[in-house]
Amino acid sequence: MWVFLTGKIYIPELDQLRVSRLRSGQICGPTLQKGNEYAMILFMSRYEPLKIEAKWQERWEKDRSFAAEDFSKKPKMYVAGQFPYPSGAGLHVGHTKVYTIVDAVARFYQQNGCNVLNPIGWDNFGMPTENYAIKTGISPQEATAKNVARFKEQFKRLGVSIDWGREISTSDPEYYRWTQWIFKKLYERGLAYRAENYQWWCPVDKTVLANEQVEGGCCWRCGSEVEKKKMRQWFFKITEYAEELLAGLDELDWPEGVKTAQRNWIGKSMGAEVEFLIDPATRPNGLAQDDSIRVRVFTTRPDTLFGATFLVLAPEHPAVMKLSKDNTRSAVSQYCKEAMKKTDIERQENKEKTGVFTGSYATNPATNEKIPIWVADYVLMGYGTGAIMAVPAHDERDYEFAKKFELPIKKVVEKPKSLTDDDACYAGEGELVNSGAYDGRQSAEVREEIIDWLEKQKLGRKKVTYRMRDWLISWQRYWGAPIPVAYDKNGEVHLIPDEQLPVVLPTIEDYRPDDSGRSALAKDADFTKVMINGEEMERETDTMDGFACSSWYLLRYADPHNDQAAWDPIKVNYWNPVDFYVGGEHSTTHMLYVRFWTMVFADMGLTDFTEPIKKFLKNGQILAEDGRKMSKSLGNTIDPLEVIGQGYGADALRTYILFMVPPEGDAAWSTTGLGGVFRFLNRCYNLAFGEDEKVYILSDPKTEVVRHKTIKKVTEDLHRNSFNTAVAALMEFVNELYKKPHTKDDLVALARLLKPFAPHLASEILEKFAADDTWPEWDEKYLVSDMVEVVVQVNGKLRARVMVPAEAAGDEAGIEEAVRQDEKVKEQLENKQVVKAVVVTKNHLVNFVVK
Ligand code: ANZ
Repeated sequence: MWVFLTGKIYIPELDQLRVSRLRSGQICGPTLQKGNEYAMILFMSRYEPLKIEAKWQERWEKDRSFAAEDFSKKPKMYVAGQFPYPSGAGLHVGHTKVYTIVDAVARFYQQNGCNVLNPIGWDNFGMPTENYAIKTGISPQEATAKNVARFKEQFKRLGVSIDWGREISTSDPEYYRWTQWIFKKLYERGLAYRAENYQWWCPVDKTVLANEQVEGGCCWRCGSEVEKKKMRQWFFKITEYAEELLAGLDELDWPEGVKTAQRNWIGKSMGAEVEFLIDPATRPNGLAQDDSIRVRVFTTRPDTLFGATFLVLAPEHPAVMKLSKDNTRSAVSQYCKEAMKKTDIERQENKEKTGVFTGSYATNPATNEKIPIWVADYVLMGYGTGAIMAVPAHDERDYEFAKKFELPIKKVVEKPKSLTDDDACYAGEGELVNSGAYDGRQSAEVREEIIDWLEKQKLGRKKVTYRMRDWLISWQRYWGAPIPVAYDKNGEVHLIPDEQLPVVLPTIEDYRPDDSGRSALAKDADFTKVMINGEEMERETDTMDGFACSSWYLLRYADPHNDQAAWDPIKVNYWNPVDFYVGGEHSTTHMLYVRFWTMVFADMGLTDFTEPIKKFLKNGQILAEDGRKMSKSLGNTIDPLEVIGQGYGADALRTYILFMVPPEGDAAWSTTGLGGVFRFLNRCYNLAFGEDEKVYILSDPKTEVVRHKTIKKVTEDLHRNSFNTAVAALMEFVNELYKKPHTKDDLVALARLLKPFAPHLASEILEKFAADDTWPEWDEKYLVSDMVEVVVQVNGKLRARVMVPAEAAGDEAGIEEAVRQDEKVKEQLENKQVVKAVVVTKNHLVNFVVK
């Protein structure tokens, strides 16, 4: 076979041609310069991956080789990659990294006698497909079918060991029917609700966004700046599980970075709520003169109560306008309008503080002093109570604010003497001052006491606060699972009855969303009208966030064809939780949502476990050859089918991807690197099939040592997902085999070890030697560090070479004893009578004289 390479001239396997000193420019005819563009035709190889791969892929498909058995005596192993979104662009090599890692692990456990489940599905709902439909008029259903077909072809050509009998698609009504059913269950448990408030709105995508989907004030999908819009939306009450979501993290074998991201996202704070009464003398006109007007704040530092010299409300706080007086109202309202245009991120940036005085005062319950009530955008409505007690002496933001507006600053915590820096604001712990009866006590010590005192006064209580918000799941877009809800004449919510599920997404003409805040479904009268129990109702036209469908697909793989239930708990409890999960993204979205739903399912008695994923590997990215991110818009993506088709084959692609860097790392694609791996596989091929192969009957004991060392290394590396070092060990092993005589055993071990990386070539080699793919074992005796080779003769003829630990080789008895343990020597001496053993210690030789 000719190997063609585009791009640079590259000379992969010169020893193949037995031309050892060929330099570029000397190959076949025209002068080829190293680095020439589009130079081709490099060498002849008998290793033809495309042929081998087609043969094995066909066989695997025909034999359904990777069908996972529900229930088995073998230990189960469930591996999966975050399922792909089938875009029109197809997979690029970067995407294949996830599935290559998963496949290496799947095959490793298959070879180790496990019942492996390695499934795939398609996360079809989402914006790009809908936008494509809007642009081209091709329906999302049709576009999706085409994209899935392409993805499937790509997966198959990679030779991954997927159980195709379990393929699922989130846009299949038979799938989202159960997503809708789960929605109903959440609603019945009070975990799905509708509420009106300010939401992030993407003016380009014309839909709301969850907090998790706003990145740096911009839409995570299209990057445009988001705005706030008051809307009625559906939410899932993930906050109810905040504590459980936090606690579960400790047990998970997940990257620390992902766990920390979730902890920070959940953002637990222990503190207190304190109520401040509004000073009657300063109440604006028209406000009732009773005690119930209070401002509730959340603080993590109740010990600094004596130092609270003013209150600050978020601009969205419902009391803001009530507390404003005639002479402050227009300034306050103007300020709030401006502030609401900013994103939370901008508001928290370290810029000069802004704010406005309401004109009202509250009473500090500790000092009975009148303190002014301000409005400022550094206080966020979405956290705590949306109001704070400002302690400028001990909080940096409050300090900047007090400086700017010349508000009083009162020190109540003494900085320890050992701290020499003289910051005006001290945020740490220390001895209390100016704090009445608490003077002289340690700040951390008195927190509880102050909370108790507030509680007695009915002015406060202990409070745990979480930063995480409820999960917003309404989308005003067409291409998603319809929310299974309708409204009666009074606007009351009714769930669509189970017999009317799925609520099928109708095919419509015009998918465009508009500024009405409703999806394109609103324009379809046939869809919007529904009869429930004889009453005509109006359907909800929002669809569900795509993350809803992906929050339970790992359970559906265990029972993908069930048309009576979302899953059979017996099957799910057998396969799940997932043992090994790989993916690159979604630390605080998908990876959190899937945990939340699993906890709910466990509470509903639908599963036996509360955590869906035992081990998670966050894979790094493959960057383009130029070091930039691979992306269609930059035009620097590489299609795996192209790489395979150029003659490298899937085995080289897979092995190269795993060899580039540790799986968690990022690395740039390199055609030269790929060529190096191809050369390695070519060498493996030549060892097994080369014309001048030398397979010896009697092995070289030094090779045996290398073999056992390699088995141990590759096994241990695969147990810790160190794929790159495992490939390196195999490369060294092959180098040894080239140098030394080797046996069938060596080649069989090589092929077995190679199979997780290059399954087609490995299968081809194993077929030749009529061996199965059982994972090889190593024998520790070969691995003792200092070994000497002892030549064993029987009646003067060389019969074996045995590696013996150096310390045993020091005396005659030791050597004889050691070589007698060897299997080959035992075979030679079987049924024979040893007359004597002549041991030449110096020469490391034993001659058995037998009868
Ligand atoms: C008084 C105080 C004194 C505070 C002090 C801190 C230090 P974490 O730890 O992140 O939970 N805060 C409360 N609600 C807020 C909101 N909606 N927007 C902005 N800031 C808010 O932070 C809790 C602290 O952040 C609270 O404790 C409050 O300021 C502020 F020496 O209260 B503190």
